Amino acid sequence: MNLNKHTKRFLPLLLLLIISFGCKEKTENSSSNDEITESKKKPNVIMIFIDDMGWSDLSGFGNTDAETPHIDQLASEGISFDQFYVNAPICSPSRVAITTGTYPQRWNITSFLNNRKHNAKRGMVNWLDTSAPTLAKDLNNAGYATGHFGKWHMGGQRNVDEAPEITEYGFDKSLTNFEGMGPKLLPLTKDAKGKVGRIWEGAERLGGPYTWMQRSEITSGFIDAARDFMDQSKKEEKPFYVNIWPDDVHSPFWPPFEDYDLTKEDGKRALYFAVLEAMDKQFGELFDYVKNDKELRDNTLIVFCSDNGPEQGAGRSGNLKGYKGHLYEGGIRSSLIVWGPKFMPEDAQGTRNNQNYFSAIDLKPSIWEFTGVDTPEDELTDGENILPTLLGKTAKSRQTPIFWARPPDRKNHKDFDKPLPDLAMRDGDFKLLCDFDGGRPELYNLIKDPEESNNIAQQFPDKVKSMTKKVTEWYDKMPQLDEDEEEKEE
Ligand SMILES: [Ca+2]
Repeated sequence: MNLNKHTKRFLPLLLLLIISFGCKEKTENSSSNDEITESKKKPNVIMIFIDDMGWSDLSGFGNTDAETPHIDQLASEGISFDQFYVNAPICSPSRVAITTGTYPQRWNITSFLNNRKHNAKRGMVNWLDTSAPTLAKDLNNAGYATGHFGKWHMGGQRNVDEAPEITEYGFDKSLTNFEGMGPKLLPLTKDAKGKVGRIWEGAERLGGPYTWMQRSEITSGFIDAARDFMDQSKKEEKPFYVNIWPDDVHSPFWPPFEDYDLTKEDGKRALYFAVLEAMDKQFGELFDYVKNDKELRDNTLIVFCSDNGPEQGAGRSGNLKGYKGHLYEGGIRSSLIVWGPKFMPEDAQGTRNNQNYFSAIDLKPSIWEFTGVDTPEDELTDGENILPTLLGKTAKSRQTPIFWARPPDRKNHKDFDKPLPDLAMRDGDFKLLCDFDGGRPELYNLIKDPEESNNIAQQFPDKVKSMTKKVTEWYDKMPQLDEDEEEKEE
């Protein structure tokens, strides 16, 4: 079998060699064959984007109430990053940022996408513009097989049923959940007494084919589909870029009750931990799949992080302030693991980088470099290439500031007696938060005070002034829809 396979693979090459010796005008064939050989060497990328997992929820990041051994093992062979940020504290804009390598404000997706009326009320569009540059398009154009498996939430949800298919954003294949167009897995529920139900049933209107599956196992459903896709890409000798973006660990929490001897009365946090542990187990199967295949193990990069901070009462972010929806560290810091032992110096494997900061928009230019794909010179990007840091070859942060704007529907929170700040900016050791007009500045030295407990704005008036200018100027440059624009038209 093996001999046959080898013979088949090398026969065209051999023929080509013989022909090219005697026949110089066949150079066209020769170069196209070189391209195929070259593309076979390109590395694979798997991007795992968890939903609503807190910065300290993995046991490898300090959780002592739940165990995530499979993800911890991945971290022990790769690099963990303590100061990685997402570019929004909530689903849809965070997903837009990692997908496009640009600030989500550029696309008027500033909070979670909901029904048409609520999107319009918040000055938001109903889906990501298909003209937006995406990493998937770049890689697909360069010969990569590209697949999205899991939650999308960048268009196609509630009554927005005419959004573009996921495949219009650069993906060859997709399988999503109740917040995206195209084939989907929809969640069945089973309570402690074995009573089976359905949630997000209305998502059937977004088109199918759809398969109903236990929510506690649905991550495996996405992983299995991704595995089929990766198998196929291997057969076709194409490198792949695969997103695995589970529903986990977002509420409502439907863990496998019987496995954990739980009932609903055990409370949100206990249910959350069971969902987290069940997810870890399911990802173990994916990691084994990659690690047990030499070709994949030596030529695949896995990037693992969460789209935003935890839901209050479920996950946690250590001592960081705030939750999902907030521009304080708890809302926007995510535990990042990068795995790819073959690409990392041996002494970097299993280490923890707690000194360098960068964000999700920086992943796209880093993966450009990693995969060596050519991208249009004028492609819009807000990211910086931080590949050497990701691979543990150097220790460098992003060089320009990172900016954030809060979701329009997150001005107040019951835990904060004052309205929440509108804008935030990280520059070096410092973080500034302020309102749209630059008012109510808060300045923190995140190295000395990661909890953002000691506002030092009054001690550094010049720094406050220059940072306020930068963040307000950044925000003013972002396009903004008039609120209620669509509603007025109706
Ligand atoms: Ca989320």
